[in-house]
Amino acid sequence: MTQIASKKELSFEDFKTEVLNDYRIAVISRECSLLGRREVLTGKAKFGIFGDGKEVPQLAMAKAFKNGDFRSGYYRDQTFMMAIGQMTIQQFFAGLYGHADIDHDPMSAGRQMGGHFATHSLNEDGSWKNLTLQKNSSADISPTAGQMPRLLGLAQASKIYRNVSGINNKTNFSINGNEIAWGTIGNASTSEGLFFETINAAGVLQVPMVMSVWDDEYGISVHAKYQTTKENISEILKGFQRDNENKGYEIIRVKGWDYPALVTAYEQAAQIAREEHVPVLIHVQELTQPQGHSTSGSHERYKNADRLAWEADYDCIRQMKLWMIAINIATQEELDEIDNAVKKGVLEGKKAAWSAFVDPIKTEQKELVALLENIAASSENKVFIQKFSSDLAGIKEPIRKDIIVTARKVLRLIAKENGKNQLAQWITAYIEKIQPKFSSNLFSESSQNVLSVEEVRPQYAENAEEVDGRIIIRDNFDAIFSKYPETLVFGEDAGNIGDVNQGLEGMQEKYGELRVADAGIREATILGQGIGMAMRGLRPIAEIQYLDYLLYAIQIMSDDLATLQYRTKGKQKAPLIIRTRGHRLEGIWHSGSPMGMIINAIRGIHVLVPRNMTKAAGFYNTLLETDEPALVVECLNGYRLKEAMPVNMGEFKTPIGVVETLKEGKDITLVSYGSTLRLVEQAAKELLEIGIDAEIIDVQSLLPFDINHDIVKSLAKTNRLLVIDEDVPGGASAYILQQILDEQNGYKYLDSKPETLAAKAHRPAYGTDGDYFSKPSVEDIYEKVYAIMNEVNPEKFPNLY
Ligand SMILES: Cc1ncc(C[n+]2csc(CCOP(=O)(O)OP(=O)(O)O)c2C)c(N)n1
Ligand SMILES: [Mg+2]
Repeated sequence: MTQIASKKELSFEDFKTEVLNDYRIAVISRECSLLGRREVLTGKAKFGIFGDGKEVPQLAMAKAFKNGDFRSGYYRDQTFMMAIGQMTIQQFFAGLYGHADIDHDPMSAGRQMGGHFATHSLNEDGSWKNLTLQKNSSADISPTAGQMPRLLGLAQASKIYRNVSGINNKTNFSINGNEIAWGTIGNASTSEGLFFETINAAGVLQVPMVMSVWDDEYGISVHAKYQTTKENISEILKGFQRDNENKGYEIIRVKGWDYPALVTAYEQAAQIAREEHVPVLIHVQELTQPQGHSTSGSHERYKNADRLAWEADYDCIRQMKLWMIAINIATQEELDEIDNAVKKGVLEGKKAAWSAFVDPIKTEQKELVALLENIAASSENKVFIQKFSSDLAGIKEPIRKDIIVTARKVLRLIAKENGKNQLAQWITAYIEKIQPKFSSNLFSESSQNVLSVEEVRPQYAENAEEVDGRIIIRDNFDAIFSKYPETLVFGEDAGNIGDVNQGLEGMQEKYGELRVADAGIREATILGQGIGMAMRGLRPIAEIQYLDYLLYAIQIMSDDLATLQYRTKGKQKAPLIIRTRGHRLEGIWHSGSPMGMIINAIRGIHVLVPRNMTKAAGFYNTLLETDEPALVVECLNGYRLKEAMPVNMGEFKTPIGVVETLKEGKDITLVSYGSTLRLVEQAAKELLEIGIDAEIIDVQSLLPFDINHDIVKSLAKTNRLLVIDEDVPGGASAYILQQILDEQNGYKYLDSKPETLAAKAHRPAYGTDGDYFSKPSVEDIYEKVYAIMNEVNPEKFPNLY
């Protein structure tokens, strides 16, 4: 208490006002939780997970949180969001109802369940706001500890802005790296690997991160004794404590109901992190859950009477109240008055949120009812339509599903009547209006999206030198680093030796250890570093050493990066480039090509599969002109293959979503990508010797896929299709087939069965023979094509077997 008063030299009156204001926010938040639960139990909202029992520490965190800072937290943080002025009562309820309108639910426009918080980093047109002028919260995700990897990057951005020369440190994103990234996590979620991985990495990197653990001793019903060694996370993390010899963490322990101690703890933490760039862990103990974990289930089932009585006693708001009375900040009566006023205010906010949610839907309901009445008047099915119409009209609190289901059911009834067109048009227009509320912004909709970049071809000197592919990659990175000071690359062995294939050779010497950095062996947080830094305006390139190890990071790519634009309805972005290398080495974990798994897990991220290093370099150049995330898979066996050296390094751009025809032919279309193309080309040569003329198409970009529908144009000519890759059967080859047959209507042109040729279902075995017997070989491709042609002309191409 004295700390707050003395530090800011407040008069007692000012101090009192500040504390009372805090108290009011805590009570508002609590009342929202209580009323929120009722809204779920009465059926107005589907699910509720609230911040009750965690209010007071969040007030303290909010006091220390400054403009430019970032939060990366979880579903308990509603009080914090209210205290930093980023969430109103009405917005809280809009989120609970799932109001599909960003103006009402600024957190996710109804896409996420309540309790998943976000602020807006982007303007309407997708351009950056000045993030140093506002308090920022990166958008929450539901997987426990999924907020951790991104937190690391948010914190590291400050370090980069402070220490890398050449980036203007008075940008939209940072003022001299003074910003803190604030993490929050539940005690039980610290059991996740991502938590420990992030804690270690932040200690190594020494970044301004303040990590709060809200400890209520439970994770849903599971007690700390099943979650944490010694039931105490700060106890077991003690080894991270910094000392005179070693850098590390500052670790602070504080009780979650002790308002003055919390305020002091957070001030101290902020000072250390902001000034010294040292990470801080605050273990906030003795928190409670007044209403249990969420609206599903009750905690009386798993907490005993003693625990419940203790929780009632040590409810943080109750303790704050007792403290306020004890030091004469307010009387019980004055606090009761606040409580009553708040109750009224929250009720009003809730009602306003409900009307805002339901009124537009009621208007749509009326519109359809009127139309149906009109159609019924002249219909043979009058009685039935009127029944549908009156049932719909009778719904007091309709949702959109009620409306559209009714309309579609009636349409079937009147399929042969005149009124049909009017209703069909209404349905089409309705879906056109409503669908984007649920489906827009999976990708960037700004003028910087990947489709907006024009191709620039590589240019060659007259006698262009043939060099190893890795030289092209390296020299192109050199050009990139000098052209874009905000680019940086990091990964295992990416720094000192310039990556395992020397594509970054010499770059660290030239651009410094912060921009070209070695990272620990920790794929998920390498990814997280990239996400967090990209969210703060840097252009990170996160390197995953081998494609096979991307699986460690795929969860965070799928849950966090791929959903970011979507889950904020375009209000946050992370234009991260993920660089990896894959295909065709040898062995179970060094040759995989699990592209089907990847493309299905990360819709929202572009997936590029360049066949050589010039194409790859061109993709990097393209991506840096865009504001979207992408994965680039370089061909592992391509670094030592010769390619002509372009002269316009850093400038040539491979277009995204555009296929390339490598060889024209008239008999069959062979579609493939990456390293496999070299085998396809060889097979095509051998097939030509016996008079089979194959057309070869390089997909280049799996997501997005052939935006100009060029493949179907090839089918129209050849009437036959074989898709080849080295994924498992039914993997990316099945996706490609679906795109061609379904999306591009390729089935219309086929005279033979469309086929795929993939690897075996198992992971590829080691060694040259392992490779030959696991993946499509030149002979496999040759014989597959031959078999298709045998069916067409058995005389010319008699059975081989
Ligand atoms: C990866 C993952 N596993 C399981 C869940 C389901 N789940 C949601 S919250 C929760 C308990 C979290 O407890 P804790 O971290 O202590 O936070 P608290 O709710 O107690 O604040 C679980 C298991 C989830 N969201 N994500
Ligand atoms: Mg807990």
